[in-house]
Amino acid sequence: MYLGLDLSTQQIKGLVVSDKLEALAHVTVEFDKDFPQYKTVKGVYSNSETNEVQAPVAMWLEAVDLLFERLKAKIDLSSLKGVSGACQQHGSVFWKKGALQALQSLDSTKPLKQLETSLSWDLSPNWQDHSTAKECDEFESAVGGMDELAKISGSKAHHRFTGPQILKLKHKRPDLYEQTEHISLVSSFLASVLAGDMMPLDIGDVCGMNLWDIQKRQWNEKLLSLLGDEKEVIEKLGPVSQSPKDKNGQKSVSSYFSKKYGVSPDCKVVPFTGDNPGTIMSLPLEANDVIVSLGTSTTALVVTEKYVPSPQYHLFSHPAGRGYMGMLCYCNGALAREQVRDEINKRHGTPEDLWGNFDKLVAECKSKSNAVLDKVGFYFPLSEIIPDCPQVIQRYQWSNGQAEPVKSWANEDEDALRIIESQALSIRARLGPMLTSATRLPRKLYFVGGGSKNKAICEAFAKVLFPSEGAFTLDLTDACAKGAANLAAFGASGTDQEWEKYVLQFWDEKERCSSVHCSGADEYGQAAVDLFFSSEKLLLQSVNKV
Ligand code: XUL
Repeated sequence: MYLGLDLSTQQIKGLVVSDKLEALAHVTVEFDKDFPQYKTVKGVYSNSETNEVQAPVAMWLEAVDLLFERLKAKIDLSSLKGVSGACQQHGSVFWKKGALQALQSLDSTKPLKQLETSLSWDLSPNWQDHSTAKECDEFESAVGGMDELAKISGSKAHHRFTGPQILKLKHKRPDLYEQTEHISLVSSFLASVLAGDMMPLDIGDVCGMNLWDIQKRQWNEKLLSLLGDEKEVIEKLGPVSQSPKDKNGQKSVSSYFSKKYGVSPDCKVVPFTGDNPGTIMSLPLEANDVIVSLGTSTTALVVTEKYVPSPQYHLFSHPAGRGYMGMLCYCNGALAREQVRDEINKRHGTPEDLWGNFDKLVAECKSKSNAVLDKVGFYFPLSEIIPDCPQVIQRYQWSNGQAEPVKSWANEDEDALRIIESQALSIRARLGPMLTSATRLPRKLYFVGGGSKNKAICEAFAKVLFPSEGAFTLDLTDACAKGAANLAAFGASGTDQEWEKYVLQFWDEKERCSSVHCSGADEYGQAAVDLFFSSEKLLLQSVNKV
């Protein structure tokens, strides 16, 4: 058996799978509910004055014990061969001098909270933190700007990224930084607790720090030196495991877990990764495969062999495969679509199924619209990240190569189709350069999240993204824990197969996925992408962003 752990913002989950990667047992610990004494709200402390968002590390330690108690009550852990994890990205844990010794001599008669005294800071900055504007400027200046930083580290500087967060601690609490012997990511922190030893960072999650040169697969000196003496900083961060199969990166589970919870002493701890890399590892994705999450925000994850960095999105090394993972995060997703839906319902009357009118109109407008796109709308009720743009709703009507901004379309109902086209074209335009297929189109496309329950929306998205081997919907509720369990099995089983093949042999697409209709011709070719980019340029000019 193998165990996958997912330490996310509001809970920690554990999923035990068989050696055929079938789920056997699943447990969850919810921070607010199971540990009310910490008084967290949705797992964190938020300070609206300082924009800081942090989580108490001791709560996580208590949660790990409770999770194992619950697991032990459900399943015999003596045949566990490997454990790995997929944890919230960017967060860090600061260990005091002597922490290694404390990890190595964990006392199984006491709770894990015994490690609390080994922390130099009792809190961990959370990915929702927005307090490092000054430090982000320092990061970008150090290498010559945001484009350059994105080229090196896969992302421009972001408030939540670990490098700027560490620099902030150094600025704000030099005393704590001075006391710090070791800095873990949330992923390597949890792995270290399991191993009773300092575990390395993994090659995927290390890319969420703004410190790692992704292509050179090593730390960037200029960025490291922002944090102090380069050699000392490297020591604080410890090694980076380049592959989950690398035996030097794996350690045996701590006797704490064998004695207390009956975990096999031979169980291997395989370096843990981040939750987004974990998601792509929950199914057998190959290069050019894409997951689109249609939630409150829209996220697109792509497995790619090509390193095409941009300040608009993120690139990470694939934790187990050869290439990279691209991640596009949009602010405007479901909320923007719901606004259009509500306007339509105001005109036509609200049906019992709120999406009834919208869905019908998407299909009707599509069947009437020209193969060549002549209308591009931008629907940003919230300020947007891709592209960097304040709140705006803008429509462009194109004719003879000229765009005219219009207040509404001649047929106002066309907003239903235009918002989907625009959201999907933005993804297609950005993914294109990362895809290595001859057509620059995705291979397989998977829809997940709330919006994936809407057939008309998925079909309209699929029409724009036009995958060559099908579009599907699937339930990815426990994707991170599943990805982590797959990673544990891949790393600890000693398989000589490559990642994709290893996971594919245990995957039943028919059982897990439903097909989304997507056939005919590719109607949104390069001309549509060009028109989209020209419209976006006009939009950014109109809001003074270029
Ligand atoms: C990714 C990010 C979030 C967290 C959520 O960059 O900040 O997705 O990983 O846990």
